[in-house]
Amino acid sequence: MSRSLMIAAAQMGPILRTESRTAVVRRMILLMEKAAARGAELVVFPELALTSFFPRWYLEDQDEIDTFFESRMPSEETLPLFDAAARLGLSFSFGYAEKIRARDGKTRRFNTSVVVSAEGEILLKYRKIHLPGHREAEDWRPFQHLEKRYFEVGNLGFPVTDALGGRIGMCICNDRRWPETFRILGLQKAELVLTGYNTPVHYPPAPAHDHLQDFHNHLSMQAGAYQNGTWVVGVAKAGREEGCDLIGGSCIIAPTGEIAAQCVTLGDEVIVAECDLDRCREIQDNIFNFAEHRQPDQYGLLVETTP
Ligand code: ING
Repeated sequence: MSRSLMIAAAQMGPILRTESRTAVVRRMILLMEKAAARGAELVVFPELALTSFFPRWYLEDQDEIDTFFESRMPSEETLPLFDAAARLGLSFSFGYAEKIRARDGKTRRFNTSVVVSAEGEILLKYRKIHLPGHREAEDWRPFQHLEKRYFEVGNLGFPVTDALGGRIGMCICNDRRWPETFRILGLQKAELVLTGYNTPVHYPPAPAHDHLQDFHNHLSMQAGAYQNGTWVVGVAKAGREEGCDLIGGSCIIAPTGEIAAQCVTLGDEVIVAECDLDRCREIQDNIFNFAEHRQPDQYGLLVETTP
């Protein structure tokens, strides 16, 4: 009996700065319903799925910044998501800006994603580690990328948990570009990696690479999938959001690195694929059998003299 999981990527189009949580949650529930109608058991949403990608703006007033954060999960506005998942009998994953009061009384803020069961239990939480961009306003940029200003570096590592019949891990957006991300998850034998992203077409520090954004997006996730023998689900917030063009290309990638399903619009769109988690064995037991072929003891040696 194969351990197949019907997974949906629920890509989201632009979210206006003024769009209410209630309106966004309504869009997400519509996508959940479409996914359920196509047999999905797990629905994956983008990074910071509840609001516009606010790190593109330089904000100074902390109260205004905190309007983009969730201090409770679920809250009154997001509880309908959990109710819909229970009604439809599916698990879901989504990203949001998390604000917590730590045990020492300090307020801490993270770029967070969670996997939630159909029963409403948070099965896994991850806080983004690789925060791209800059801390202070840089006026030369057509838009800002201030994740380092608004979020702390994640403090949960890259956890992998046994859920939904397999070993599931998460990363968020820029994390997917760093091979360490997928390798840390791969060393824990992840079989399914979920990631959302908000990726502008234009990358101000290197505009000559703008035409490569879709290529680099898939390159990073396909390589991560193949080199660690895991399914990867990458889900975009896409389209022209508050004047900033974001790439789409949401996709479901097999452990072989092949794209099994891909979005073809820059709006709200659901794609579904049957993900046989046993197919991870084809890679993890063979070409990337770490126990057999990987030699970490040799990698760190700085050879002073030729042998
Ligand atoms: N966004 C982008 C990402 O890593 C970026 C930032 C864009 C980095 C283009 C490099 C090139 O996909 C987030 N939110 O990390």
